[in-house]
Amino acid sequence: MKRLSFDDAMKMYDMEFFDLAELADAKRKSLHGKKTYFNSNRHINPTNVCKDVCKFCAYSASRKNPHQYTMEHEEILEIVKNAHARGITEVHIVSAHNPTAGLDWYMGAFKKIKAAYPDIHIKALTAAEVNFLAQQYDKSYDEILDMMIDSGVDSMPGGGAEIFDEKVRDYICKGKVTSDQWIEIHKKWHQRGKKSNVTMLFGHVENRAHRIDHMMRIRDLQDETGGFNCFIPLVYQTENNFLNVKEHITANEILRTMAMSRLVLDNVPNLKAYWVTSTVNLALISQEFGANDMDGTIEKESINSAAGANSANGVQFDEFVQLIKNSGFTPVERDSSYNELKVW
Ligand code: V47
Repeated sequence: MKRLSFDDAMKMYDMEFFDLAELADAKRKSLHGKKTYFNSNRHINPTNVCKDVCKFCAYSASRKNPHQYTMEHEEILEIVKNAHARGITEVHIVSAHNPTAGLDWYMGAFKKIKAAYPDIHIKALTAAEVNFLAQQYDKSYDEILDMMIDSGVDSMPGGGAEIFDEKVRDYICKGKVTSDQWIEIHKKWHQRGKKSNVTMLFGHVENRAHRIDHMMRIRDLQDETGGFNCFIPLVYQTENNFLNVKEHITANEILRTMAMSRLVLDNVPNLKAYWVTSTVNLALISQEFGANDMDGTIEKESINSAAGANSANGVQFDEFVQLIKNSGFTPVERDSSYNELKVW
């Protein structure tokens, strides 16, 4: 299939539902057959103290969530120790923008984890956090990215991308990393030979054109660097935040958006159905709409569960495997670089 232009994609979004699914499924099959990847990971959110106020966020300490916390390194290490004993291969560490914790608190945690568990992949610091650390401690992006590598960070998660359209972005998260800065940070990371992911927060005040524009900006960077492993559309969770979106996006629109992601992002190898924000059931159905990755067992999740998602305690490994199998796909446990560890 030829590469989609913006106008092609807008037209395609409106196609008959199952015809669109079939196109996305054909692309998925050509890349991954019936394999669905997942990993055994642990999410850690070490602080919820944030100097920024994103309207969609229910996680950071605020009027709606007055319970501030910042973990000591010992606490973080204890979590990693227990998760390691259960066999996880990755920690996914995303924090808020805590102006008093100190640069050493951020980097020191990675150093200690790497020293104690060199086999665990550390996926940490979104571009929003990198931008915050650079501004707060008067460093360049290059300096922060090099520090991350020296401290043992292996890859970057895709958070903070939200929606790149500047008008929407200004409305939902003014003051945080801009779209151009987000892209610049990932470009610099990729130029260091490192991989990252990229997200899109949808189902709030944005429209289809904003989503396609978001995907196209990602596609352009991927053409240049090839550094993105995975695209992750995040379904906006409505509770406990200041965005005040009354109506939840429909399942039909979520699945269409998954399919469009697979078709527009022809150069990003993996499309993740993040069960935390879509529900497990819709993530399973997303496999028929182009998705080939289901993230992981997660164990504990604080950002989306604060906004209403049913994800606080993750899912059991065996249950995860069985769910993928029962939906007619082949569960493949992967490492963080998408090397296959076990076909179940
Ligand atoms: O950037 C915040 C989102 C993201 C809400 O790289 C919300 O593998 C929905 O980046 N409703 C952080 N979403 C999570 C993230 C992530 C998740 C899973 C996998 C990966 C990966 C990365 O959470 C933020 C923001 O877009 N978020 N509030 C909300 N109310």
